[in-house]
Amino acid sequence: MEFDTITAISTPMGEGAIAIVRLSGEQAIDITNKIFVGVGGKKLEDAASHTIHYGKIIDPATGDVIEEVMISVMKAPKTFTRENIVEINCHGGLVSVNRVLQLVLRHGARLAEPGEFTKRAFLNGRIDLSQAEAVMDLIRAKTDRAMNVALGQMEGRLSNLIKKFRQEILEVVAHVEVNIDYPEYDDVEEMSHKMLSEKAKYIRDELKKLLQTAQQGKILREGLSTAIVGRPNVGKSSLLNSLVQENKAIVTDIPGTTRDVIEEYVNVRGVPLRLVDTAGIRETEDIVERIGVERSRKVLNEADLILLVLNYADDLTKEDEQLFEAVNGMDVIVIINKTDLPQKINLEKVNELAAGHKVITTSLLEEKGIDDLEESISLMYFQGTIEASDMTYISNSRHIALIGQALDAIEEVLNGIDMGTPIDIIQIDLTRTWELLGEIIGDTVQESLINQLFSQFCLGK
Ligand SMILES: Nc1nc2c(ncn2[C@@H]2O[C@H](COP(=O)(O)OP(=O)(O)OP(=O)(O)O)[C@@H](O)[C@H]2O)c(=O)[nH]1
Ligand SMILES: [Mg+2]
Repeated sequence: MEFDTITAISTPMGEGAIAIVRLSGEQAIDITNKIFVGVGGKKLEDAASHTIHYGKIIDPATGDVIEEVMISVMKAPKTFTRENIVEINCHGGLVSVNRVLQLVLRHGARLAEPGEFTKRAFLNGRIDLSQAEAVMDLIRAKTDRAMNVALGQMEGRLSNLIKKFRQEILEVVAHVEVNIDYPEYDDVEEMSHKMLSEKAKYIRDELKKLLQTAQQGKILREGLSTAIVGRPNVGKSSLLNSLVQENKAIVTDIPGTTRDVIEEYVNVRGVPLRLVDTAGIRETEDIVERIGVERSRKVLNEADLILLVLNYADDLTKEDEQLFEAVNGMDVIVIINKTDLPQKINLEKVNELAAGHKVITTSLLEEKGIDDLEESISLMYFQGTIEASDMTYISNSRHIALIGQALDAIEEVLNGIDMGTPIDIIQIDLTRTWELLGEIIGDTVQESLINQLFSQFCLGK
């Protein structure tokens, strides 16, 4: 495919040591050549691929020197987009990089849309859709583990698995076709059924396995949304501060200190938490606090994990019991804090209310119990399996939805076999499974979806 030449500033907006204007397309080198004067009058056209060149950017209209630059020249097809790519390394000021960009635009390049470089890599067949999506995950990864998952996907780990499944489905489809075309061979029909049912079961089991990695994959990618809830003054903000190892939230002995929801990312033994401190939940007349309490309730409903904090040095109250009711059915860790103070809480009653949830005691004042908590969180979601770096995780909601649909379709195939449905009808569901899996790697996907996906990328990527 042949496209126009695009350009964008590929580094973050702001001051830095270097800023990069990137061009991709047939004309990338020619356009840059028009505004570049290399040392000793060197021309970029003659440059070997994958070389870097020092010189000046000059406005040909005025002869003014715009910038002093280093230019990388990468010639098609061995580049990120499979097109000619030029990267102009400028001094990292906003003005300088913008001036170079303007000049490049004036000489024939078009401003790229967000993600358009990666989109070209996809459209030119260098990477498939799931690999392109991994590029975005890589940029956004917040922990080493999330990064490794993204890297694996970018290298094609998920794609290869999906391609393998599709190939196997295709083989069965071919076999079934023969059966439909030559119905006079009875044994072919029998064989088809047997082969079909074996393969369908195998694919179903594999898809199920893959779906099971989704929860972990999603946590690694988006972070585990974790809400700290509890009555006022039990130590919720102190808990947030301990986990992030910084004084992010205001802590005072006045009940009702936290009025708004405070959010922080923390890395707990490789599990990224999106930790949310909330206003202590209680009935209150104070209007600001009441808004805070309302927000707490909302956060509570949207969380993946609840850290329910109780006060060791106080009796359980009706509010505590209501909180237990509110988190019924969710993932909960109960934390009994302030164990440095004399006990007043009824532990039996806590265990009863906790109904099987993990209960941990802490003294945040004396920095005790945080290790236990971290251990529990890590065990709760990863049981140590996270270490298996050769695992193929699915983490992207689009992939999860498609694999779910493919699983439904293959279940239909199996139902059809059980019910003795004619094989040409069964084949429809089989083909559908193949198509749904194809959407993951972008083989059977609509253009509008592709545009929407890439628009979520950063500019210049
Ligand atoms: N003795 C003792 N005091 C603690 C402990 N943890 C926190 N505190 C104190 O309890 C008070 C309340 O702590 P916060 O972290 O502000 O409590 P909170 O749950 O966020 O309170 P609100 O924001 O008002 O809902 C502060 O004075 C803390 O220093 C602990 O383990 N032992
Ligand atoms: Mg607080």
